[in-house]
Amino acid sequence: MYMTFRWYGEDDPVTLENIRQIPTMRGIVSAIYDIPVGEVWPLERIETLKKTVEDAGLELSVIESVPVPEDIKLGLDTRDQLIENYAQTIRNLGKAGIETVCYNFMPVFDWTRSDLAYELEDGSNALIFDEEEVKKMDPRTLSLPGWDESYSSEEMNEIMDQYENVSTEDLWDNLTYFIERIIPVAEEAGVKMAIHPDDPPYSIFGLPRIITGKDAVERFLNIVDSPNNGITMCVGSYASDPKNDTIDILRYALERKRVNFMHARNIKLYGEGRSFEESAHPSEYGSIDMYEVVKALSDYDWEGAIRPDHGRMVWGETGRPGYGLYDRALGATYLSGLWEAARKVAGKDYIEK
Ligand code: DNO
Repeated sequence: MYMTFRWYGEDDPVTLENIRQIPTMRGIVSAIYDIPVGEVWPLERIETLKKTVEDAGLELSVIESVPVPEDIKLGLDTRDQLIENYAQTIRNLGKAGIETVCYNFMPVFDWTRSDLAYELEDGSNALIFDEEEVKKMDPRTLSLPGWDESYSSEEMNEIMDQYENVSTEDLWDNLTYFIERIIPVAEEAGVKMAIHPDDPPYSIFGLPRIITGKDAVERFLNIVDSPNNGITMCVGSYASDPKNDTIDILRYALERKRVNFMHARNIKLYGEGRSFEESAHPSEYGSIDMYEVVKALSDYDWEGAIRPDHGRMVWGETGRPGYGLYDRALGATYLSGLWEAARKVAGKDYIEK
């Protein structure tokens, strides 16, 4: 495995120079954020991003994400042109030498939380998902923490209405339609696609969600059985449903050689149901045994990119919730420490980029 860090581009208060100074850091996970969803990413824009990252002494390892337009998820007639645009973006990314692309297939909302700055016992701030709070939230009023308000309330109502007719099976059909057309392009372009799980991995606000656990991963991988059709193994997302055995899902996907990208963060489940707070990365703070995560990667001599996922806000830092510098940097060095230990114990080399 090798270590990477998400960077939101020139507007990110965390700079490439900051990231470069984190011990064990090799690569950047980024995207082009100002191109409207559904449009083709021009090759020159991708090459410029790549050069910016390389000039800072890092490599552009993963694109996260190329967003999938709602029309594709809804299975509307307009999808064919949008899929063709998506395919062209993948071709351009391949031409620029990008090996991995992360995306998700969640209707309307990407990750969802009830509070983005909950104060933990030690005074740091973290993202939390309180099931009771979320049940009280109404997406149609656009009052969701972290939601970027890119839809007007009219548009939001329209899109929520459209999904009323989309069942879980319909969403699977629409995903199938999409990957059956995109994966052959990705194969030709030399790009490994990596679907991110739904976060949290179950239906919210009455919207269907399908990438939720081991059965879903198995079903997904069987639709198009190709190394270019893999997953982003986000341990924090899978673990937020207590029914999931996260290490088992990880080992299953590793065995099939379909872990194309890793997200590592810890969560601490609390309460009766499925509420959780995003804790510091080390095992002792959360519900995930991080050593077992890294050991599984080592057992399979996994060579892909991993990034510390959301961090807490510590030491007075302000910035993009989940994406500050300090706690993610601590997460990165912790994960690399586990990796060094796991490799040494197994008598194997420290695989690196
Ligand atoms: C949250 C991220 C997600 C992820 C997308 C991938 O912080 O893990 O937003 O980037 O779901 O498409």
